[in-house]
Amino acid sequence: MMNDINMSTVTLGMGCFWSPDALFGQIRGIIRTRVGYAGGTLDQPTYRQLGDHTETVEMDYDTRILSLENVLDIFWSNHNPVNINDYKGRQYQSLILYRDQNQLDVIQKVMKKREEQGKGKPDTELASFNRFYPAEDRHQKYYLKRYPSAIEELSKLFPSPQELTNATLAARLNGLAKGYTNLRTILDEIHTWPISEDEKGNLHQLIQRIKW
Ligand code: MHO
Repeated sequence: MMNDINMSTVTLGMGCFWSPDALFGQIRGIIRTRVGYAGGTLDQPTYRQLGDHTETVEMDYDTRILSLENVLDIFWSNHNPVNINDYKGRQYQSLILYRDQNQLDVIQKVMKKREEQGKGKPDTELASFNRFYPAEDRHQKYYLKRYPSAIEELSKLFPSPQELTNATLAARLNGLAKGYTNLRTILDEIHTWPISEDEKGNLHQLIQRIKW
């Protein structure tokens, strides 16, 4: 969809990963999302055996449309970044796994800005990104999977579970399934995508065939 120069990746922990997957997934500029386990040391974690990992949402975004500042404001405005009595260990830890010093600088700058705005000092843990373990397929685009008709239609275009998880359209529709956006917004955005008119028409038809 684009070259890497205009793409950046960030990994965030903000509670159960189902909702942030839907929240970020419907935002213009987010290219794709995936949920998984990260931040810990246990090898090959699973939902039942998380070990010291945290539920995270990882996203690739288009830096011409969204900045890390934008992403972080959405992050802190949409969860309660406090540690409550070590509830469920590190599973729901407020966490940012940064990729490089530049990301860390931006994170600290946004934290300071929000504190000065009276929004408080979050208990968000900052750590250097190590490894992301994708969660089981049933957790990817969780809310969208409540709609078999949507999955059936999308599977025609994105046959493998991995293609479905990585599809921008699936991310947007997952946000719709959760009630974070509406169909009009998604249809309008598709017109701005760098695909042919035929492909746009196909996506429109696919969306119209879904029974919600
Ligand atoms: N709804 C679940 C959390 C699932 S999330 C993937 C619960 O309330 O236990 O952690």
